[in-house]
Amino acid sequence: MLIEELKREVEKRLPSIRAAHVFRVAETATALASLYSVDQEKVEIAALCHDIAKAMERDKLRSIIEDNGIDRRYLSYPHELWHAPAGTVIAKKEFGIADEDILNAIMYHTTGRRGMSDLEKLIYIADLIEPGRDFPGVEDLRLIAQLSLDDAMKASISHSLQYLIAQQATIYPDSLECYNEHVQKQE
Ligand code: DGI
Ligand code: FE
Ligand code: FE
Repeated sequence: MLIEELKREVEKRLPSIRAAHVFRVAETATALASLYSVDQEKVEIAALCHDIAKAMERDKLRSIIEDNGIDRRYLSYPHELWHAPAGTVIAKKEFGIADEDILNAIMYHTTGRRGMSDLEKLIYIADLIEPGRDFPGVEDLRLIAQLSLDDAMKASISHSLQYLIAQQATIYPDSLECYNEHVQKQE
């Protein structure tokens, strides 16, 4: 599916505020892609698809996960996580996207994981720092993102976990493994 067609799918499937977020993530991610020599087209496709399932009903997301061989652990964790793996299924089955790196970038954009590719990190970071985000510390994350993809991923996953822990939210194990990997790397 062409980029222009994907943009129309985003507009069709998401409310305008969410679609605007997706387009800002695509702009942020493609800018970072040139900095870190990641394939521009893959980055743009992954960014446009990352929240494609965000507006689906909870029951629909649950059945997509159940019916497509997705890790069932997601279903014991908060439903806010489900749109990421469900988006992977839509990208693959409805948009015909077969590139594993793009599919993984969609799958892990919410939780992160151990062993992320540069494309996966880039989408995770762009989702957090796109210009519409406004939270204490976002300016620091934007600066770090200009300097090092690994430092930015470390700072981003740390920020996300601190935010979740402050709310006493349950933490998906992949997020903890991602965090541990990034703090171990720099010891
Ligand atoms: O879809 P977005 O709003 O652009 O951003 P996202 O996909 O990164 O996050 C969606 C929601 O999921 C957000 O409210 C934070 C939450 N979240 C991310 N990781 C975890 C999580 N919630 C829980 N409980 N546990 C996690 O590990
Ligand atoms: Fe998301
Ligand atoms: Fe997003």
